[in-house]
Amino acid sequence: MPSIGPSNITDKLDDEVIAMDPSQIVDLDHYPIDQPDGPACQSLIASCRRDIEKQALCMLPEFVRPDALEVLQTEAQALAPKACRMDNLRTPYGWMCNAGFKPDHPRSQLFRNRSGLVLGGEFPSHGSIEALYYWNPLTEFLRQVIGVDTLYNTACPHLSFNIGVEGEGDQFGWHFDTNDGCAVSLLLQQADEGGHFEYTPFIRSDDDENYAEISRVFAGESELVRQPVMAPGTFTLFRGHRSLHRVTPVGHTTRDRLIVLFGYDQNPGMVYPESTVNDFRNPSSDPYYGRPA
Ligand SMILES: O=C(O)CCC(=O)C(=O)O
Ligand SMILES: [Fe+2]
Repeated sequence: MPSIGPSNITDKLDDEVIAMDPSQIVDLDHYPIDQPDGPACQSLIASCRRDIEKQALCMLPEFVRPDALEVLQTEAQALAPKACRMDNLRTPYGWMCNAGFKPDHPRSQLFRNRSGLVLGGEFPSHGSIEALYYWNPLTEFLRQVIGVDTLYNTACPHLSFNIGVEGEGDQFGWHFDTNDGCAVSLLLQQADEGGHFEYTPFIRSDDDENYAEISRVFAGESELVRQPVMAPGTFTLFRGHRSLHRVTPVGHTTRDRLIVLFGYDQNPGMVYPESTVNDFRNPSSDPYYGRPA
């Protein structure tokens, strides 16, 4: 499968750190994704697919080796101060037009997104996070789990791979993801208090918006809400278009929550429009109500 970008990088980083080889980053003893046709990997893929089908989420704890986790944490910690910061109120239904609903309807609710995002251009060339992102066995593994004919790293210099940064007081309010694909992430560091990922598996579909249950989630009364235990080093695939989710407010903490976000596309060469990148670079503090009427 063609790939965009390098793999097996051992070049020097700008700051003289040697980037790790991805085969040393991923715990291949537990997750043998470098042998995609072997029975162990095929059974891993099948189990990931079952998890996603059943609970909209598949978590691979200790996906990266402990020593590699330290390297990735150090890289991300150095990048965190370069994060674009955003703070606004947003509709959970960002891809829809939400005009005309009563004030207490889920489509009229707004939740706060106060967080940071490190854009691709800030990363050191040939760092370890980039090396992992462009590692062909990882992309091929994801392709098989997601179950698509083709999957590519995106070609966007800014939004291919990113780090979400949440410090004290930050939160990522209730929302659905715009795309009906799989969000791919690797948690690197957890905050001392709060900053937990919460979600409600498959609460909505295009045929059934399930507004009554969603109102219960917003009111803190739904039994569907799950808060999976997610330790640093956990690699996650998540279907966020049908599963309402959030990152709870970060309380008092000495460390940021740091999470690597990897983007893929079924077509090669995908680049986000400049306007999308600018929305991250110069985020508006105005409430975002969704697609205009
Ligand atoms: O940081 C996370 O765990 C999830 C972030 C998220 O929901 C998003 O980027 O859409
Ligand atoms: Fe999301």
